[in-house]
This record gives sequence, structure tokens and C-alpha cells, in this order.
Amino acid sequence: MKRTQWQSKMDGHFGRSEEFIEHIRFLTPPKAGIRNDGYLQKAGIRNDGYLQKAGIRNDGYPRRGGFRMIGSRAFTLIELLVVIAIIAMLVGIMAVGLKMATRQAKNLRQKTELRAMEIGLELFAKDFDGYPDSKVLGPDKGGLAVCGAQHLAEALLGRDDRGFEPLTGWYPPNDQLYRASLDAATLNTLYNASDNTSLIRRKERYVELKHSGVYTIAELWQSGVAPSNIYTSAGAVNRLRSPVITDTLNLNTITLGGTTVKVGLPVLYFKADGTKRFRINGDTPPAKAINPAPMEYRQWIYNFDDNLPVVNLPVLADPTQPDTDFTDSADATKNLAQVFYEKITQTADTGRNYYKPFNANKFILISAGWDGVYGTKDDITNFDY
Ligand SMILES: [Ca+2]
Repeated sequence: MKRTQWQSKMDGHFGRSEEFIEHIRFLTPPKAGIRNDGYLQKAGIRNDGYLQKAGIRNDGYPRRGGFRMIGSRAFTLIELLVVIAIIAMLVGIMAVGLKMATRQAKNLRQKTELRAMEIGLELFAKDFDGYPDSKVLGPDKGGLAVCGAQHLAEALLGRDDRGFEPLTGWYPPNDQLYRASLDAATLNTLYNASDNTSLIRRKERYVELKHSGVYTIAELWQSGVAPSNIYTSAGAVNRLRSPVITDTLNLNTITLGGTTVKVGLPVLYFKADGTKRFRINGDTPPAKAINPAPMEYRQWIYNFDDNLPVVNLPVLADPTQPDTDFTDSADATKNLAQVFYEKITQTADTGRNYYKPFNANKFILISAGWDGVYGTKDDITNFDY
């Protein structure tokens, strides 16, 4: 082979050029991984020259089972915990908001139901020249009390919850079915479901309640509680119903005919007596009455006694619990009547010593609210909106 002049020169430095080339090949032997352009392709180097990590495809997206790396590092445990804590907090805030919204919606439903009762009472007043009475009937004549809450249901719905009802002012001891020995001729024709003649006075309800329950006292307070002076429609007199309208919160559970039913507490009804005084104790000078006695408050527009038989009933949810209706947890010296009159009095008028109750020429309705206790802040009423 003819050697070139250049090869001849190189021979002078490294020996024969063929030997030099062999020497270079020895130092960098050809491997799999030599790219077409002659550059070295090393494991972990992508074709575009960036680092190829385990789990990362050449296009940068994560392989199945792997994670795409953001920047050059992953989240730390602390960062993940912070994110989880923030999410948990947001969920908590949303849950509280939802609970409040649910509660407000249920309060509104109860108020709507009270409004329906108000309209029903106005219709009743038109037909009977006045609102139904709310005063307790019974004990003073030797019978069991029928009180304001029962008068309300009787007037608006009838004793059968179908509207059929004779004149309001029903008085159990004078009912022939309650005391069969009484001379029928001397009595009003009172309600008897089997006697159509007793249905002549009214043939439908004054109100169509959508959410309120209608039960007798015996149906509500059935767990071994025997009220001493309220007409319960239990036992021998169970044909003569004297129901009450309950609130729509339905926070209590009873068993009726083997079925578990959620029920509310009776809605209290007080009729204003326009012939009587505001809540004052003496006219000159007018003074706030402290712990009024019955003989005192019976002279006022609203009579606390009107629903006392219901107020005195044990706690429906748990009869072993102390009954705290119309008690002031912050001031144990106040009697029940005092708390009641403070609740129904327009406090804006106290500066004028003018203790005028709400709805002084109509009536008031009180439902016990979320705590199941009458006379507390959460009560839902037809006044003090
Ligand atoms: Ca309450």
C-alpha cells in the first residue's frame, strides 16, 4: 500500500498511523449507545440531552406507576400535611355553613306554620266573633284541665284533626261521653265521631298544616308519665280527643301503634284579654312586677296559667331530666311567671314603665325551639320577629 506523505510524517511521532487508530479504539471501544451522529449515548440521557429519570418517559409525562416531577423535587411531607389540613378546614367551614342554613330553613318552616295558624285564628274569629279562649278549663270544676295549647288545636282542626268540632270552649267534665251519667238535655251536643248530628257546626279545618303534627298529650307523654291535672285523652276517655299541635322541628321520638314517630312539642297559645291591664304593678308610680303571683298576673292581658299544665309536663325527650321551662339559668331568683312576662313584653317600652306585651290585642303562639325548652332565646313565636 502506498503511504501518503502525511502518514509518513505521523509515523515519525506515533509510529504507524494504523497503530494510532487502533490505540484510540482501544481507549474508547464502540458500544451500543453510540448515536448516529457519533456522540455518546449514555444510559439516563434522553435524545434531547435532558436527564432521563426512572419513571419518566421521553416526552416528559410520567410512566404508569410513576410521578411526573415538577421542577427538580417532590412535595415534602409537611407541605402535604398543610394541604390536607387546609382542605379539612374548608370542609369544616362548609359543614358549619350547611348546618346553619339547614337550621334557618327549619326555623322558617316553623314560622310559616305559625303564620298559617294566625290566619286560621283570624278566620275563626270572623265566624265566632273572637279568638278561641285559651284559659284553663277543668280543675276548678273537678275535672282535668284543657289548656291553651289544646284550645288552639280544637279551634283550628277539631278534636279529630278533620275539622269537625262543636263550639269551642269544650269542657270534658260536661261532655256526655266523658260522663255518661249526665243528662244529655242539659248539655250541649258535643263531639261524637259516631253521631253525625255533632258535625253540624263546622265541616272543615281552619288551617291546613303541612308540617306540624297533631297528637294528644297521652300520645306524646306516654313513657310512664301520668300528668296529674291535664286532659290527656288516655284510658277511658280516649274516644274524646283533645289534641295539641306540635312544632315542626320533630326532635323527639315516640312509638305510636308499634311505629317510631318523630314529634315536636306542643305550640302554646295565649289569648289576650283586652279588658285587662298591661303588665304593671300599680299605676302610681308604675313599677315592674317581680315574681308575680297568680292572683297578680291573672289581672293582666296575658295569663301565664293558660298553658301551665303543658309547661309543667316533664321533659319529653327524657322525663328524668329536670324541667327548665320558663326558668332563667342566669338568675335563679326569677319565678316562671317572671321569665314568661319578660319574654312576651316589649322591652323597648320598659324605659317608659309601660310594660306592654307583644300582640296586646290578639294572641301569642310559642314553640319551644331547638332546645325543647319554653321561654329560652331560641323559641319560635308569632311575635318578636
Ligand atoms: Ca327554647
